[in-house]
Amino acid sequence: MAKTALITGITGQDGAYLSKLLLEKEYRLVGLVARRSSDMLWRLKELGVADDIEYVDGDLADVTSIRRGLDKCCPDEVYNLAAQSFVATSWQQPLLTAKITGLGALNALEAVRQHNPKTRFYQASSSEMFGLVKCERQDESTPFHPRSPYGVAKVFAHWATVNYRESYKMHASNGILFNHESPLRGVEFVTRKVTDGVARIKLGRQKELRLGNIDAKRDWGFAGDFVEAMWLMLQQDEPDDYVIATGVTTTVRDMCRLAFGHVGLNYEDFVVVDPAFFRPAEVDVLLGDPTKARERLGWVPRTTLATLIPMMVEADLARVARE
Ligand code: G4F
Repeated sequence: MAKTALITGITGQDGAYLSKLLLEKEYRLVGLVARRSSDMLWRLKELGVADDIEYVDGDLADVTSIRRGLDKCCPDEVYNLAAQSFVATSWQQPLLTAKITGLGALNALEAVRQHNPKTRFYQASSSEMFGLVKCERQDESTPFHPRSPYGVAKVFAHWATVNYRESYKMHASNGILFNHESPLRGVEFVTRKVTDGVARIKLGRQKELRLGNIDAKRDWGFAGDFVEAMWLMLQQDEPDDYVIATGVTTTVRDMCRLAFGHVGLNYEDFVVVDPAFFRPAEVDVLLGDPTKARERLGWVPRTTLATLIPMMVEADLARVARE
C-alpha cells in the first residue's frame, strides 16, 4: 500500500525537493499550506511536481487547522519543515519567529499525538542551535548555544520533539541540518544572494554586491541530498536525532570567489562589505560531523560546494537572461 506523507512548509526549498523524492517513491503527498497562491508554488512547478500534490489549508500557529489537515489525509509520516527560517529576520520579528518556528512545532507534535501517535514525525532542527560552538566539529552530543531568536526557537522545537518521543513513545526524530542550498534557495540567503548577484553583474544588470560578514564559515551542502536523510530517519525502526552535514566548512569569502570565478570575474572587484548586513550576534563558524548519519542511515552527501555553486550560478544566469 502506498504511504501518505503530510509536509508542512511544502512550498519552501526543502519541501520541493522532499516532494519530488517522495513522489518518486510513490507516496500520496499532502501539503499543509498557510496562504495558498499560485506564485508560492514556483519551486514545486520548477521540479514539475506541483500538480501531483494535494493541498490543505492550515497554519502551524493554529493547531485546529493542523488537526483538520491530519483528519483529512491520515498520514503515515509528517515532515515539519515550516518555519520563519531567515535568521536575520528573527531579530526584527522575534515573537513571530518563536510562534511559528518554536511553538508551531509543538502544535504539530500535539496535533499528531491527538490524531494518531503512531504517525512518524520529522522535525527540521538546525545547526543554528549550536551557535557559539563548543567544539571544532559539531555532532549530536554538542551542547547548544543559540545566537539568534531563530536559534532559540529551534532549540525549543528540538527539545519538544525529544520530549514527545520520551513521553509518548512517538516515532519523532530531529534532523539537525547544516546549511543546505540549491537553485531553489530564496535570494535572502547568502549563497543565492551571491549567485543571483553574479548573474546580474555578468549580464550587466547590476554593478556591485553588498554583503555582511564575509569571514563567517558555513558547512554548505545540497538540499537535494539532505532531504534523503529526512526520509531515511523515518524509515528506521527507532526514532533518533541526526546531524546532517558535509563535514567541510568554507568562508562566505571563498564561496564568493567560487561563484564569481565560475563566470571569469574576481569577487574583490564587485563585493562591498556593508555593515547594514551584519547581525547583532553572529555564528562565526559551523562544521558538522555526520558520522552517525553515515553509519546508521547509510547517508552520505554527494554534492560538493564546488559543484553546487556553479549549478546555482548557471540557474541564475538563465533566470536573469529570461527577465
Ligand atoms: O545564508 P545565511 O542567511 O544562512 P544562516 O544564517 O547560516 O541560516 C541558514 O542555515 C541554517 C542552518 O544552519 C538554517 F537553520 C537557517 O534557516 C538558514 O537556512 O547566512 C550565512 C552566513 C551568515 O554568517 C551571515 O552573517 O552568511 C553571512 N552573510 C554575510 N553577508 C550573509 C550576508 N547572509 C545573508 N543572508 N546576507 C548577506 O548579505
